[in-house]
Amino acid sequence: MWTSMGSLWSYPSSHTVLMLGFENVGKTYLLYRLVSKKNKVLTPTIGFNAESFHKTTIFDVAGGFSNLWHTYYDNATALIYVVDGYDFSMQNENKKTLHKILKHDSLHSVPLLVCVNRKGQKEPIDELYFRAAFRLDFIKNRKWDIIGFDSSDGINEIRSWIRSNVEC
Ligand SMILES: Nc1nc2c(ncn2[C@@H]2O[C@H](COP(=O)(O)OP(=O)(O)OP(=O)(O)O)[C@@H](O)[C@H]2O)c(=O)[nH]1
Ligand SMILES: [Mg+2]
Repeated sequence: MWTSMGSLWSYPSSHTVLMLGFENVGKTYLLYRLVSKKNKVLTPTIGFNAESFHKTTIFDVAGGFSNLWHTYYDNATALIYVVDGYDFSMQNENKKTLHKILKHDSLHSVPLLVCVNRKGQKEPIDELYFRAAFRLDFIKNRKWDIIGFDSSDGINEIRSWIRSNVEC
């Protein structure tokens, strides 16, 4: 069920991380790892999932409803954009979608973290490839970073990023 914006923003935390990305890229998988709820059964998200992390609330919004993502932009303190590190079929669409999101006034200057899901592959991500593919070096009006993750690798790094970029 969709939750109305009124109740969305009545979550107790004053810090809000918005987690976006296409369907099946592993947003909910990442969310539950960040808050150590590893054994939850995952089904495609309808609406959003919200979890508290330290002083922050992380909202993971359904990839299948990207036309409604903009309704979550107000009050976001930071943006996490999740991509599948091994599905290159949507690369161009993904880049365009990310830059369209970043143009939105409500997200002006909020820090961006691109999280690349290794989906069980052992090799580290090719950071330079993703920087170029997402044209991250052209982003000048905000702090941005990129972190690859898997079931355990990268999770602590993402937690630290949230603590230092959101709860400051
Ligand atoms: N082994 C492994 N499986 C993963 C990983 N990330 C995602 N998955 C699996 O991929 C599927 C999709 O992950 P979700 O987290 O539900 O994807 P999502 O981005 O939330 O998708 P929507 O809710 O539709 O937007 C699930 O079955 C996960 O278990 C990963 O890093 N490793
Ligand atoms: Mg999901």
